Amino acid sequence: MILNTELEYKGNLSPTNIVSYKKNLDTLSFTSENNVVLQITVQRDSVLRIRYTTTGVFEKDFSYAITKYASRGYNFLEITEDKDNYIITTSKIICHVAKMDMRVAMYDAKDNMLICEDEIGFHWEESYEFGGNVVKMTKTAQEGESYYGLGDKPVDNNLKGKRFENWVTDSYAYKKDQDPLYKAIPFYIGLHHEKSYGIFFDNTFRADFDFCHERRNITSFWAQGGEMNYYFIYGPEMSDVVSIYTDLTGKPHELPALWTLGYHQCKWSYYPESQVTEIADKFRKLKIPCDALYLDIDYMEGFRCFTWSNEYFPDPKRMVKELADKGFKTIVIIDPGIKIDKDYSVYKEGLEKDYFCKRADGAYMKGKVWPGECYFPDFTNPEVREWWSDLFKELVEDIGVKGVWNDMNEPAVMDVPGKTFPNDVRHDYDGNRCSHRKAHNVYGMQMARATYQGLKKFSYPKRPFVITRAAYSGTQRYTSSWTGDNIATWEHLSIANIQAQRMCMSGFSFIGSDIGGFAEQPNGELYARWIQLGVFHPFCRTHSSGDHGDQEPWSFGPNVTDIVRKFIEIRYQLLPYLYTAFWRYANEGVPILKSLVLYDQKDPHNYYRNDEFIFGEKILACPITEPNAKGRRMYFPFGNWYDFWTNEVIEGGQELWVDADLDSMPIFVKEGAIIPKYPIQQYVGEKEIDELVLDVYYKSGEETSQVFEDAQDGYDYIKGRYSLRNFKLVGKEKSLIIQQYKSGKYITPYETIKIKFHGLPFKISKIQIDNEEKLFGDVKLNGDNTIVISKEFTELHIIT
Ligand code: MIG
Repeated sequence: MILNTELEYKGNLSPTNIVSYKKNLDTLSFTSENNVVLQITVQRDSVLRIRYTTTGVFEKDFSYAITKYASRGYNFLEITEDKDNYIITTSKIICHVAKMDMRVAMYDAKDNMLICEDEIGFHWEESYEFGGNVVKMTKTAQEGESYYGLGDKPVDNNLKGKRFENWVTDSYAYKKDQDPLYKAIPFYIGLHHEKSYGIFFDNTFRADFDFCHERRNITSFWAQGGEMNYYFIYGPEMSDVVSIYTDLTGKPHELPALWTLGYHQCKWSYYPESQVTEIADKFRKLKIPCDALYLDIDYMEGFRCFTWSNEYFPDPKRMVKELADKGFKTIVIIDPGIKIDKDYSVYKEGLEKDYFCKRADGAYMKGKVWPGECYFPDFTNPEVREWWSDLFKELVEDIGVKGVWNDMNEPAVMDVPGKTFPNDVRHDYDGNRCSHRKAHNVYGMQMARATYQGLKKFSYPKRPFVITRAAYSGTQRYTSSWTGDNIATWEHLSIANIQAQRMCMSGFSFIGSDIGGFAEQPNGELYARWIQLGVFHPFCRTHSSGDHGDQEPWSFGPNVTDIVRKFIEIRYQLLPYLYTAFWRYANEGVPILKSLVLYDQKDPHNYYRNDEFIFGEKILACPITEPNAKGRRMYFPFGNWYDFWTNEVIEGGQELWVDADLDSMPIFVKEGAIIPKYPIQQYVGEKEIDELVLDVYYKSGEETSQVFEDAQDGYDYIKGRYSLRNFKLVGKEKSLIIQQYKSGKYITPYETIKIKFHGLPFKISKIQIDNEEKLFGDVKLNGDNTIVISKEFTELHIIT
């Protein structure tokens, strides 16, 4: 914005011709005649980092997003030049840098196909008001290109034709297509000619992305300050693009305790204690599994963080213990605003230590939130994070709270324009002092990080659990998240579906929505349909604003209660399956939910699908998102799929009608899959698992499956005490072989595995285990195509 019209207006500036270049190990620097430096760092064969400066020197390199654990190193690097270009070649990418104007183009190193090219490329506008530049990048969209990613945008899966902004924002009762929301994840994926790449624009300033919206064949992104600094990630498999991005910005630092994957119940607010107890008892009485209960802001004394309302919760330690005895973990909310109150210890300490954010001229950043006027810790200061983490000692160590919920950390401020801090607020930014323009998008992330540090410290030797509303790229290392204040409408049910998929393909898999809707009231049908979707989300919690009636599984009559119970029970049975998917996510960055395009990018039918998704590796699910439905049409990706309810086999590559009355939902299992199941428990750990069930879905051909287990909490798995079962299934016309290869030192509590065969095309007449023929008496061949065998088998051979 030009405020003084007498100033010279420079408009967009661009690099001119390259006059020199130098190479330093993995980094190349090109300098243009007008003093722009383009630095290209080869992070990996498939990852190039691209930075520009217009001053000849780079600012100190610092990022909250990039993890120190990111993989580095390449197999091949060659620099050549021709008449027009410098050419950087790795084993995956060929990168051209034009001598004339510094424009960059990326090619597939295997077949030379053009993947991504600059149109104008880098350009900038000087910022008179704030100094520095508005930094911009413009690329040509390739023919038929589709775009995905960007975190929590509540829009259809394919982003083509749309423009977005990244500016973390409290968005109560948001609408479809509203932008921006609570998260800033500046990572997108391009896909054309069946090849996929990703761009991670690691710039925390307010940033925009335009996918062929302003100009039909142009994709661009720009930010209001900072550096043009992005990572180009080449697949060509989209799943590789996502796991490489996740490797770069980090996988969860530890696996979640298994109970965190159970069902959670929340409301604004359950209080006083008697109401919490009543809710807990009702879950157990109605036999609806549940692992966690949440206390929203009213548990505190006047909304002061780290206090308890004496009136509503006179003895929190006793209550938390009593809940724990019934199998419930207590999770409490903690907001960033610290009440201005000279008698409040957290306020006094923050003030004494000078930990609160200040305005440009030194006044405190004062803002109204739930407690009234507040000051806000500067979580971008490592010392403040350390202090904050220590504040959790009593809550966790003494009172026994098992998880913390960070809300309002956009940061949200009431009754002010912009609903957040003004731009001039100062931040430490880990020693890179800056204004809120730069720190805004990471404020919530750093709060969640500080909370995580505290939970990790005081929960030890158990694993920490944190949930946050605001996030920037990389936040997935520390915490889970939910999609914020949605509404109890059918449209929002489908928004929740898309948002969860999008978050998963943006590296952030531990995600769920407020089941049933936060604002307004769902009817029983909507609530039941939402639970059906919710049990397939990595984070599964009912939450509501509570000012409109009840939203517990039993609030909608016995019919809905039974449906809700049935689906939550399915989730508990599938816990080892979900846990294995989580392990793959935490280890390899494989997203837990896979949109169809991510599952199979070769099938153009998938490019614009929103509803169907793959849960884990083998389960295809599709929610019903309309009232009065008896079923729906859905697209089946290629392959054969067993109907979860009937075992009917459906051939993929077509759209079909699927019946699904209110007590059902379209769920399918990939043929050849081996799906592990636990018995239904009312909470994780209620029962010792005395048998693992494996649902085996016959396939003519081969398929592999995995089951990961460990102590379900704690850190022993890191020292090798886990159990990983790798299965290979080979199905033939008259036989089925399952091979098991086991690794890890964890000894599972069960001795036997119960195998249930689905779709066997023959009648079992002979069973061999590890090459020894077994009598039916030994293996318990049951009438229902199930057998029980020792968990140690290495080869099971079923013959007709
Ligand atoms: O201004 O703590 O998104 O989950 O229940 C509202 C009260 C503050 C917003 C969160 C919601 C939570 C509510 N909070």
